[in-house]
Amino acid sequence: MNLAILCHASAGGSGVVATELALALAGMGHAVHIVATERPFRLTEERLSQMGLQSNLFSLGQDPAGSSLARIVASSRASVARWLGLITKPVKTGSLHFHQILSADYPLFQEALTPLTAANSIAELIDRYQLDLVHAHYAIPHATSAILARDMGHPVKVVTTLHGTDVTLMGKDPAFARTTKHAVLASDAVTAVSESLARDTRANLGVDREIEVIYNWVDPERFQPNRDPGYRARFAQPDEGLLLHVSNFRAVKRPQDAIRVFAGVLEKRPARLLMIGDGPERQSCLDLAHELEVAGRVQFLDSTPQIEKFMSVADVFLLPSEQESFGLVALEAMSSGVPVVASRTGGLPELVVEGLCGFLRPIGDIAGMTEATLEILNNAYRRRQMGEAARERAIQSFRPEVILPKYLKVYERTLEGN
Ligand code: GMT
Repeated sequence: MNLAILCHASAGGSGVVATELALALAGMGHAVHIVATERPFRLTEERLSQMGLQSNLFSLGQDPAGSSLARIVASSRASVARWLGLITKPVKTGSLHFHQILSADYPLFQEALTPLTAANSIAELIDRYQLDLVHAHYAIPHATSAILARDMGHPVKVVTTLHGTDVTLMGKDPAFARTTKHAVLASDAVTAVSESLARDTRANLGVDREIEVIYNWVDPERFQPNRDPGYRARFAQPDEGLLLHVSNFRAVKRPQDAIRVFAGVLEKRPARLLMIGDGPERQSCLDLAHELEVAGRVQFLDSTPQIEKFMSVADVFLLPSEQESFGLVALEAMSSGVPVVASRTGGLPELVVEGLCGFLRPIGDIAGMTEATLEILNNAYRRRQMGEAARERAIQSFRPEVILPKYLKVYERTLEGN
């Protein structure tokens, strides 16, 4: 297959899913074109080499095809070794390209008009590489751009993956609702990352169409339990519980609740909290940590593509979100053998089995989440048991070999026109 994957570049689950999918597909022998406004944050040299891909970097502006809008930044040859288990037919060597969407810069317009330049870039890629399929991650603006490119007369199929707030928050906002609905209805195939999101999409947008549920996945070789015991000592003493929260610090994540839970835990036992990520609520979390007089025990770190190092040393992962269509970070924690304490919302109950690999409490139930966290921290045997069950669940139900073939089937069916 020749396909383009259109995604957000910023730190967030949808970009991670899109990037990992692109890497895997290239590894299986397909020609994959990632299209985004920046190089996606987890498309690092380290990740390329972990996946057996050698990157062959062109610098910006050196696009040999002389395109006006999409420029090749990286092109890589794939080694198929890792993904042979998933391949049924003989394959040729795959390739991975990254194309940057540029924004229009005309004095007349105050807006960047990126969805339009994205559509133009995709149309150009369809012509240049004879793409079979465009996989848009997020209904708006990406599916809208892909549909526009397709409707320019280029014979290409559009598969859209809904990730969450594109439907549950932004998408149902009256400012976007009709555009989101059109993106969902006009795509050739639609997938959602949980049953909960598929239901919300039908209810919020009033659409009645097939939406295939394909959960997020995790690489259990990358996200492993504590591989480096000395590393934990950088953040906590052996007798201190180490709590972790990772997000993009949007209000929908309720990161302040992680601080409140931590303050409750500290009343009962020694502990430390790592808050990793950047976003609009970060300063308010810092302020709250000072207000609750726990700031000395909370460490704020910038978002990092190598999150597995931190996951592997935590004792409990906190995800107190208002909405969470799936919770990829929670899955990464589970694969790392870390129990999850989270809100009972969205797709989280489809991932975290209550009492087995963590605890789910109502949104905003600080006392309940504090108690659940203490129950894990205060019982080393229970913590180990829950961590093992969490990892087992991640491996059994969410490893690449289970999830990726589902995307391949959607592609096959869509290309066959069914
Ligand atoms: O959670 C975020 O704010 C990031 C967001 C994104 O769009 O990148 O994540 C969404 O997609 C992930 C991958 O499918 C899901 O695992 C997250 O649960 C989902 N976030 C929300 O629904 C809030």
